[in-house]
Amino acid sequence: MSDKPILFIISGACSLGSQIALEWLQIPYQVCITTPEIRQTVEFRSVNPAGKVGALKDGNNVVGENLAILLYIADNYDISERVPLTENGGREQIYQWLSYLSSTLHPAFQHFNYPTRFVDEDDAEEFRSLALNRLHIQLSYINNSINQYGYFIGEKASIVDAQAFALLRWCYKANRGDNLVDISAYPRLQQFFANMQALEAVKNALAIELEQVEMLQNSQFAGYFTIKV
Ligand SMILES: N[C@@H](CCC(=O)N[C@@H](CS)C(=O)NCC(=O)O)C(=O)O
Repeated sequence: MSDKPILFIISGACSLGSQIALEWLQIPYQVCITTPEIRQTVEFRSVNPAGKVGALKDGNNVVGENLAILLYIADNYDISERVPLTENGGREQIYQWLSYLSSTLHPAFQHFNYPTRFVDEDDAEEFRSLALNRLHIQLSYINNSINQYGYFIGEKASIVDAQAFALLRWCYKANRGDNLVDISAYPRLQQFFANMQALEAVKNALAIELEQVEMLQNSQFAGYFTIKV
């Protein structure tokens, strides 16, 4: 495998947050857009035995789970301006939000988007409707938590915002068919979207997901990596 960091992703998936963080590093890196077949391979499973994206291979280091990838990047690279500390110099806010995103918000979207993973077809519509109610509770909480600058923490986008954007975009698009969520009641959330969509790193990460590399600007993206199946 390459000596550059390689991030394994699915277009439209939760791996976008880790992709945005790699863009912020401004070091050469590669992306592997995985297929179900690739995620079955021994080579991919050696990076993330759970078979899921995001998964990162960085030299001899391998790490799965977006929360862990983002903290790995924060620990191993100079990205301090994207990891704002509390007044006491700690990372509590980062830990708290990353944990919330992976343990609460991500499942809330999964319940809404994939009801038949949880209940039989006959009960799916009712389940989805209940899941939407639960999702709105989370979106309202997030809307009330986003700060005056339109971010989760601090005055500029952090690794928390990167991961939050990866998930919250499922409200309005990204391979999720018609299951859109009305966010008109959430002005801070709308401000957050506008902030994030304006960032070069976000635009680049989205272009890489869609294999539109001709759109890249000031990116260190070093090409797609693939695993033979
Ligand atoms: N807790 C994991 C969740 C990972 C996850 O569910 N990834 C999905 C994409 S959003 C995936 O890999 N799906 C493909 C599959 O299940 O085969 C994380 O936050 O990294």
